Amino acid sequence: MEQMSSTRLASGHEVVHMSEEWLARMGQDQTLYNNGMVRLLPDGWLYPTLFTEYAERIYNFKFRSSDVVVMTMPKSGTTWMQEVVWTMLHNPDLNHPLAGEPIYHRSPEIDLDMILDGKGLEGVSIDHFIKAFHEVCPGRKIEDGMAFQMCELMPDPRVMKSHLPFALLTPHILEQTKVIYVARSPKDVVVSYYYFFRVMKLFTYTGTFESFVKHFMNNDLIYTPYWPHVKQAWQRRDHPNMYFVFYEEMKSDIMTQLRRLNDFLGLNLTQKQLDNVAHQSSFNSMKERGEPIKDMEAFIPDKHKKFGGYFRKGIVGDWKNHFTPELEQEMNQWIEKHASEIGITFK
Ligand code: PPS
Repeated sequence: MEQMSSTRLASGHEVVHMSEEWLARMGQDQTLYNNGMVRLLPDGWLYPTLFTEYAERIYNFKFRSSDVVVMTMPKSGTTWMQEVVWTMLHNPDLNHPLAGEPIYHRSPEIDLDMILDGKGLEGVSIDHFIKAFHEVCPGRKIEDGMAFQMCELMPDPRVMKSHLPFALLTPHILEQTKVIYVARSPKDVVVSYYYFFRVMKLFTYTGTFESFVKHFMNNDLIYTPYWPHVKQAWQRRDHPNMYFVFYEEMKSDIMTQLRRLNDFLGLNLTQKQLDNVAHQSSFNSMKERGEPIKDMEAFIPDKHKKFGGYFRKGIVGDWKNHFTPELEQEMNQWIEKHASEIGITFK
């Protein structure tokens, strides 16, 4: 049973603390958080309890018209889009001195602080992250939230990442700023998420792929549920400050997307500059430059070597190598039900 608590967030969501029974069950095949986890009703978002300490500040965060927020469900192409947008805004001639810095230094994640409560991170050095924080936020305190304060103090134009859905950010976000939403087929998302859960010390997932898919469909993994997240973006796709794109569209023709983004961001980049962006953000080039986090202790070394980290395969359709026919059928039914309710068709 989940235990109700009286807390209500600024977004209107009710905070439900996950029960000891749930934590014990889920903790059998993954590492959880020191202060447990919460579910936010009515949507059902699942986060470490630490999220509740940041929720109000995040909800009231003041975006600027020059900002760009890259919003996604995890493993949907976030890092790729962050690199695309940061390069378009800051490095189209490939001469920016910070281009080699990890992505969290150039494009911070507004909700990242909540995961620092992970039991799997105990003893893991995050020195590079702390150094980046002090560079961007001199004089600020770590305990006030490193990623959040980096978002506040980044120089304009800011490129920020969010795995939070629209419902947990200010309802005025699209009046204040531009949002780019990347959606990816849930079957490829779950495969990518599974490997990420296996290679990161934060999660240290030891269960089977099948149980992982079930956890995903039951909304029992951090950042789920998948469907309301996509739905809230899909409903806003025609807003002039909203750019909705599928990972699969980026894969099939990146230059078309770069040209559209050039217009959306009002940049007037030349074809040569767009070619630079395409090169800098290509899978091979990003993988060659290394993981987008510099704190390599965050990975389990032998698993990282075997499966890769943030840059694993970068292809469409890897799910075909992972699903049994029965599991595929089950997930297809789940997808058909929800996708038809939302009116979305994956590419
Ligand atoms: S995270 O942790 O949620 O921010 O992860 P995210 O960046 O959203 O997703 C990681 C997956 O995106 C793939 N990726 C890319 N694909 C194509 N081109 C480029 N440049 C690129 N960069 C990252 C990455 O390989 C992960 O997908 P999988 O399927 O696991 O390979």
